[in-house]
Amino acid sequence: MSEFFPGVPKIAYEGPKSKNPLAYKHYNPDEVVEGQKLRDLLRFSVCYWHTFRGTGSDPFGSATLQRPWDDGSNSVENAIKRVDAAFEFIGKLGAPFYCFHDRDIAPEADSLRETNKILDAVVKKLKEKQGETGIELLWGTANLFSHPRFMHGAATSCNADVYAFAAAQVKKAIEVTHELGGVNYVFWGGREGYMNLYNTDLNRELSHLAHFMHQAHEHAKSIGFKGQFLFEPKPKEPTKHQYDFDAAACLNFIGRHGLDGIVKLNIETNHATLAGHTMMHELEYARIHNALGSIDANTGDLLLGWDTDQFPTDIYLTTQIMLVILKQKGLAPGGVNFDAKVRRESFEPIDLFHAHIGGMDAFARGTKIAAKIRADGVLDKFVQQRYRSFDSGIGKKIDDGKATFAELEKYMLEKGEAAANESGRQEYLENVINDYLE
Ligand code: XLS
Ligand code: NI
Ligand code: NI
Repeated sequence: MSEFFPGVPKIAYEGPKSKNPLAYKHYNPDEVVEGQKLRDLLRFSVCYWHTFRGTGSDPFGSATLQRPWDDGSNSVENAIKRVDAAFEFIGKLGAPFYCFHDRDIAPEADSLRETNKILDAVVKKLKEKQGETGIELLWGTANLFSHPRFMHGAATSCNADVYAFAAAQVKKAIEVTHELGGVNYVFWGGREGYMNLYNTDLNRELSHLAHFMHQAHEHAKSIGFKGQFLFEPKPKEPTKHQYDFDAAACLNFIGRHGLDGIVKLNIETNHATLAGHTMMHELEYARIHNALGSIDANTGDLLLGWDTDQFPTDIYLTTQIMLVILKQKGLAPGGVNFDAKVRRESFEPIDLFHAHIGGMDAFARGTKIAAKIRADGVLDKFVQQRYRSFDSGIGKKIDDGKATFAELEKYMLEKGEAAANESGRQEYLENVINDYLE
């Protein structure tokens, strides 16, 4: 079997003292944290696009990545062979899930009918490999951004035929996701946004996008697909104004168009950064709206202003992420998908292992640290204490929605001045968190 990654064993957990770069130091899938095995809590997923379709090309240069199993052609044989390489990789890594765009797994032909036929052939192969290995599909999606037909967008294109094409493509993508037992379906439009308002009917585009999502959901119901729909915020690239700018913008869209409870969010770290937010902010914002569905785990380079999609290795970051995720007892049916790519300088196949092992270990560590912080209740206690003026008296009345402005005025006129403020103790709390990062 070891045809594509010769010499790489199944990656095992060896503990923090191990010096073996091809072993987990912190991710022990069977370790129980807050009542769940790490395998089930984290639900790691390998993405097909960066990991099996990435070439290392950038705006200044061509492909660098060595992928000996891939002949670089658009043939169906090549796509099928890639499936074998992918499943060998995911299996050796021990990740329970993977995910894809339709066009990652199978090439596009000259007509939609032919393209769908090719897709079916590759899906058949994927289904076989899933059966053989037990690896499951976390989510599927459709690539509605690479082909030139999507130059004006897909569901928000000014060209009705392009809208129809996108609808046909998403219909099929949901069907193959269902066929493969996928548990989520992601909308990342890519080109759903605009470059210039002079040529854009903003209201019309947004209502088309909403209608598109409703229709996708209707179709899913009609074929018995029960997976979770996810909308992925991303503020920049490729359009100047992306409709899915951040969690708040997406939730406004969802709420305004009757998609509450139908569509949750898939939050990506690098996209949070580009929106000028922390990942923790985006997660918490989604969570309090009962919309935190899944995450794309990666990180950006703070010195570069684009979606560099690097593997997450920062323990502060993963701790903050897990502090939020543990509040809702995990992400299922969502998971932690590595929407991340190795640098073009890391061109050997083995680098794919180093990258994923590092990301999984960073998440396992962050999970354990966050669980300790939660077990001690340091943050919870502080926050509870900080808002205690709302637990009784006038504060409780405000919280219960029973205090009118007239009543509050009367209260304050009698009292004369507000009670003294207390310190927010940010630095103290930052120190406390540091104490947990052994
Ligand atoms: C691109 C997005 C993409 C989605 C899937 O920036 O993150 O990778 O996750 O379409
Ligand atoms: Ni993503
Ligand atoms: Ni991204």
